Amino acid sequence: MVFSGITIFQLCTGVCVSASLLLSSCEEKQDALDRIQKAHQIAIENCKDDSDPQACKDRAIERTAQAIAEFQLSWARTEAEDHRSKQEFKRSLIEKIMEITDPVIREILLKIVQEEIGPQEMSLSMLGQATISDLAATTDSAYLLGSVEAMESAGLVHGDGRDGDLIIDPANPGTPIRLINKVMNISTDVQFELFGTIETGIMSGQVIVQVGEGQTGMRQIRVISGTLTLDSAYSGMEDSPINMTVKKGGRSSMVVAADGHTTLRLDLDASTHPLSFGYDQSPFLEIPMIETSADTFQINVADAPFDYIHVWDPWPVSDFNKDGLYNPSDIGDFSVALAEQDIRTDLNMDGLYTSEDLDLFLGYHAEDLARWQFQSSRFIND
Ligand SMILES: [Ca+2]
Ligand SMILES: [Ca+2]
Repeated sequence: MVFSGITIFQLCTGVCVSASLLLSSCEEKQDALDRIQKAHQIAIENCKDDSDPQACKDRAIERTAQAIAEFQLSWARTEAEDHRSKQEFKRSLIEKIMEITDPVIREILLKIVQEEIGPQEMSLSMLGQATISDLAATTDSAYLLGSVEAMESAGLVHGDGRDGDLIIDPANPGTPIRLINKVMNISTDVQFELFGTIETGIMSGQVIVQVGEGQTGMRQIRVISGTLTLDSAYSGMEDSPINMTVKKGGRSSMVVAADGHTTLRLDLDASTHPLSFGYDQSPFLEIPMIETSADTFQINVADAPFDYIHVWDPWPVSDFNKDGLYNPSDIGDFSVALAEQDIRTDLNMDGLYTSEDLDLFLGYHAEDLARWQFQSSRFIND
């Protein structure tokens, strides 16, 4: 099945909202359409492992086209009304989306519209603590007699158990430092404003880390594995908590400065939620903390812009070779895949593999490259 004329790529022209509102709403509409496209890219990515990738792709295109059509219709109906504020417009838009009969499309669009609130309109507070302590003694035979993988996920072993256990201290290269597995318990109240309503939740979990034996003060801590749960009553998630797992071999890290200022970066997999189709499955959280005493960290972010707790929402297709880097290799690999008619490369969903798809890719890639460079070079915990 081939769809043509999907309007997701059309830029807004003219005024997008009822005349009583002058607006950036045009951009917001485009942002929502971009989110639908991101969800589509994830769906197509998952299709490459399907037994019938082409049929899977066709189904994804059909669902995306339906989501776009329903969104455009809901937007147009809302536009036809008179609204005094952007908040009122959004509430009305959500009411229209709630009337959509297909539950999957409805939930996707609800999530997309709610996430579409940008950093400028959303502030966030966090108040909590992270404490590093020794791992509890494990007597559970499921782990002790389990596979290396099971033991690893319980934080009992790591790597190959040899070279990875030691690092060299630059200040004292003759004496290697032994790395010890420990557990970091994180618990923080989270509060954010959405549609003028204060939403609250608790983000908590355990992260397995490796620390240098006897080290305090300025140091780096390896982040090995772990799980965080955002237990939020946020209505768009149907009261279902979001579970986030630290990616093995991802970009997670923890750096403690001499003054105790600490950056915890977590490269997470959040794909297990039933509505994960509708949101970023790979959030990258940066949580600022301060070490107040050895291995005890305070998380105290008061009314900061949402971007402070940074969730990067890249185009799934941009890092085409999935190595966590955004560089010319992705463009080269995308070009090769496009020539081979790889289903992931038909970005405008017209069933053809042409320079139009390459142009779209170059745009997505450039956007994420800029964001990636910004993120890599920034971060001060103050
Ligand atoms: Ca890459
Ligand atoms: Ca195409």
